[in-house]
Amino acid sequence: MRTADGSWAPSPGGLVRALLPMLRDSGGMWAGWTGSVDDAPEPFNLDGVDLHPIPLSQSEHDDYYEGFSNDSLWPLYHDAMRDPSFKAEQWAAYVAVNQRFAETLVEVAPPDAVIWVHDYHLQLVPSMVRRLRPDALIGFFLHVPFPPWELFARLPWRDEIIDGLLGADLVGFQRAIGASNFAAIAQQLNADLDVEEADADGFTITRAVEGGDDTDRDGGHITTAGVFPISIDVDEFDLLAAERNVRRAAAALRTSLGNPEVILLGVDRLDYTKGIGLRMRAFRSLLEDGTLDADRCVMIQVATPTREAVEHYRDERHEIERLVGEINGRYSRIGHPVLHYLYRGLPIEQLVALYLAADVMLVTPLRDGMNLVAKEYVASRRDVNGVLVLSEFAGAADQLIDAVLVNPHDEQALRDAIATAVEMHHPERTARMAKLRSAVARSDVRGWAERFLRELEAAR
Ligand code: GDG
Repeated sequence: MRTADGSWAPSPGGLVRALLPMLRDSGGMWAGWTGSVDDAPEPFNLDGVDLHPIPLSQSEHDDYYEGFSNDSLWPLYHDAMRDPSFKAEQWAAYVAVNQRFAETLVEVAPPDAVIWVHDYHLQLVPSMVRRLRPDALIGFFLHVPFPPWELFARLPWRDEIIDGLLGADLVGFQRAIGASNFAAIAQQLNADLDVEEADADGFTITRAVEGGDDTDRDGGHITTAGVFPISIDVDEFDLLAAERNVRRAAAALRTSLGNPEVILLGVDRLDYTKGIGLRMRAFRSLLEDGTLDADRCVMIQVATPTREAVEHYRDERHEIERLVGEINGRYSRIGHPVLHYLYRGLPIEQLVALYLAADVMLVTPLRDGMNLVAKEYVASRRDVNGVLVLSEFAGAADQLIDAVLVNPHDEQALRDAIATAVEMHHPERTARMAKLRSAVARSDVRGWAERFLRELEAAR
């Protein structure tokens, strides 16, 4: 990303931090969009890694990025909880941009290169690269859920997307259900495929090539679908949480809130998948029936701006801001809002200070590939305290089984989960948090990347 002074810096986040050192050590390179329209700098080197910027025009940004990626695929892959739009001109832009990525990769990748493609924006790239460069070993990781046939079948370009993914040697998913949905759909759309269950929730999908004996890469192409739950840079959060200024900021935060007994926290991109409105309504109803006392509880919601040009996101923001106003109007005292709402991103140190101050962390998406916030909260709690309320519909629920797990669609269950978290006694809180911390410690993002690349190499 570009910094304020126009220079380049690695984007924040565990994925970039995990992959950059690996790329540096192996002489690898990174191709991607800079994040700004019509910004096409020459390739350059950052911290020992070659970067290949790929430009997007304004109309590609609108049709490919905001349009097909974020207004068709995103809602479709998240249970179609908003109506996905299917527009031919947006699909054409998706194909064109995927082709540009593939061509850049083919141009810069050395013979027998290992190419790792990320996420739903680039699902056609694997087969586009394979056609041009059959020597390459291609991995693809999907950060979001992969939907069942009933939803995926709506996509007018479903065959093309599956074909695109089948160009990869290894396709990684966050949860077992993603891998099995993908295998079932690939089979449904291609009667000639041989789909077999492999170990550990994986599948091997073999496509015979004319004249080949369909058992190896020369005779037929094999795509393995596997499960690779992503994680965070655990040490980063553990170390930040140990910093004196961060601990001080956490204590100061509580004081500035008037020393409430309970601080509840939500941290999300302002996305309709994250269940922000549901959790605010549950909070409102707990205040209403007196389970929570507005003099003793405070809720903080950090909502990071995202995809503001997409209508569903503007609607969601209006609804959330209406709720914030309603709840504060009814339950706040002068100088003491019961619900603090920040519509902006915060520096990571402030985020960790919030994690440390939060007695109850609310992670209640209606559907989420993984949800890293849940893992960051746990990794920050080196005091082995705090309660995590976690939606069953987040991939993280597979690993964080000692959270207070909840179905956020069930209003009563969500209320009960929040009340349980608020009232939980100290021994149970620490026992649960200790188990959560061991689960997160076992799953660092570097281990995730190494395992994916190891399994990809095994496909050679
Ligand atoms: C996609 C999938 C999957 C948020 N606000 C601030 C801030 N953040 C950081 C968090 C966390 C990240 O953004 C959000 O990650 P999530 O996993 O919660 O969600 P998505 O953005 O939807 O990500 C998701 C993920 O990919 C990885 O595969 O888990 O399911 O949808 O790291 O900390 N960071 C800072 N200030 C903020 O205000 N510094």
